[in-house]
Amino acid sequence: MVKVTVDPLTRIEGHMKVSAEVDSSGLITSAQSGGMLFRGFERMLQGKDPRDASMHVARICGVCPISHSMTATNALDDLYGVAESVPQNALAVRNFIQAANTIASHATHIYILFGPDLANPRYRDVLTGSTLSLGATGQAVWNELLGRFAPLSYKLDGKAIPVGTSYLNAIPEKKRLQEAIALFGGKMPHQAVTVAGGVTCTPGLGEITKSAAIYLKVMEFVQNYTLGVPLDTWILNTAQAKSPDAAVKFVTDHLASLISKSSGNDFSRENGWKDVEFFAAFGSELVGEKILGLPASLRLDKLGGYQDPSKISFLSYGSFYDSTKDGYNPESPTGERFLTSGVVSGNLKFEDLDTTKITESIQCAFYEDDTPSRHPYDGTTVPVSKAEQINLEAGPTEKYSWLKAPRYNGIPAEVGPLARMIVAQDPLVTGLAKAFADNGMSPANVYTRVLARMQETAILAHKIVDFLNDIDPAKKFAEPLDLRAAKEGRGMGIWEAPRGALGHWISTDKSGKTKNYQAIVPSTWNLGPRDENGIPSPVEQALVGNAISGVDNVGGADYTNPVAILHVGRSYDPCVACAIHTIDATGKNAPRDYEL
Ligand code: NFE
Repeated sequence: MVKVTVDPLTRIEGHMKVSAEVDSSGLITSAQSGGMLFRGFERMLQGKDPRDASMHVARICGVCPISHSMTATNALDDLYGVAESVPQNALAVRNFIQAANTIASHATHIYILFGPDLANPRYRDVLTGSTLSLGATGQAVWNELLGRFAPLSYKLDGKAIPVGTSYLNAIPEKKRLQEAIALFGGKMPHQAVTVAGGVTCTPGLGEITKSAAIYLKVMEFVQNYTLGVPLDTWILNTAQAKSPDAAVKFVTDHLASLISKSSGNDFSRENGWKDVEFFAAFGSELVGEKILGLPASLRLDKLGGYQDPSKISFLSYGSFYDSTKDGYNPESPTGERFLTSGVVSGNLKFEDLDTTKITESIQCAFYEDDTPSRHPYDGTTVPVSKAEQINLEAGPTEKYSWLKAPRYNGIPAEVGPLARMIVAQDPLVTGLAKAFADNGMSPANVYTRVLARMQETAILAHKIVDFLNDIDPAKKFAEPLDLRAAKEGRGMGIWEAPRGALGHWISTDKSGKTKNYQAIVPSTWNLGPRDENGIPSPVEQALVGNAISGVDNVGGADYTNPVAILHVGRSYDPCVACAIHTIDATGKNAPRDYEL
């Protein structure tokens, strides 16, 4: 057995450690995911005016600050009992800034964080080496991978590689989207307009027109780089297809027609192979292997799957209010939001969301409590009291992470774009997931996670125009609050951040100050440690069974370049800054024998 540790896992947000035990055939047999960052938010809010929460929590993370302030705002809407009367206009503004942030965040992941994984020298060795005899096709695929995804600092054999065109050109689009958010939010990151009862901005035609102009520029990028068919056509035939089979057929037919005019090896953008098409073709059984003729060892759908469907589910709290009318239900019942809430089992069975089934376990996390697991309304965040209890090398039955372990009905849940698309039954993604499941494979894997993120980006790029249209400067944007409603009260905010289900739970004391605040964030769901029943988190399960150096360890396992850990870890788009909230243990609230 060899132990391979990646610490820190780079091109993610925050400080994450992944260790894997690898057997003599180069397969991962067990994995541990640890959040190694210690910071404080939840207890920071105790004793404060609840209305401060939405401003404070935005600072949890600079990547998804909209989602944190939005989720806190949802919790405050619930706490003050005003969710049902939030004006339609405010819901549309909230939807718009969230959609823009999610598109920008997904673009960051696809192009800046995950994309460069495909320029790993491992692919060069396999595609252009002699072992698999890929010849000109292998060389052409490798050239495209580098030409699109090589990051600025990429060096190969001491030689600087030109920056990938997709990588480089995605950056200004991110900036543009941030500008659109700032038009409504005052600034970005950490917009300052979502408050209980509505929003504080009153955008006029000027802001709406400027946002529309920014949108058109972003769409130029989409058509030039990412998608080979008009966005409307793509959505009509995938997200709005009559059935999952029809959506998958549209994509495979489209790729087959590209292949037939590629005379073997022309995978260029000019020939119609935009990034979505290129990624969809590369590394999948459905396309890469069956149509393009690439070897099975290159398949990304073989990496990052779950082996036991009874130990995993897919969870979404539902996102984007119906902004054509006033008010929303803070419980997010099935079908109310544009991307619906729900829970889908590892065997792809849907059930309605029931938030009373959510718990967080501290069994393997550096916290103490008299019970290992609690619902977030009763959650505690008390770091262990002795420095020696923080053993960063601890094994899987001990405490080994600053992340807690969220569970739904006792089962770990994957959250994020793939879970959202499966729960919302997007025809293309559910069609692919079902095809994998029907072939005895996991519906979730590196391939479906990244493709779902691309598909959700297309869906939101299409939908965001409706949110903009729903804003009517002539109507009101907020409802007044009755502050008395917050005494000895409680509120729940459930929402979807780019990386998945985000929940905030607040309760107040009899003076109306915040008594308890708990945030369970997407990366905690995906990347937490084991729970009191020893069940590993989604990423810990998804690493098991993979060839450590990816591509089936062709040419032998390479422990110095553990592609499987990099690909699988990054496929969740981790953000450890979001995932850990505890306190600066100065001794004020709970004496500790260590200082931070
Ligand atoms: Ni820091 Fe976040 C998102 C949230 S991740 S990026 O998306 O909430 O866990």
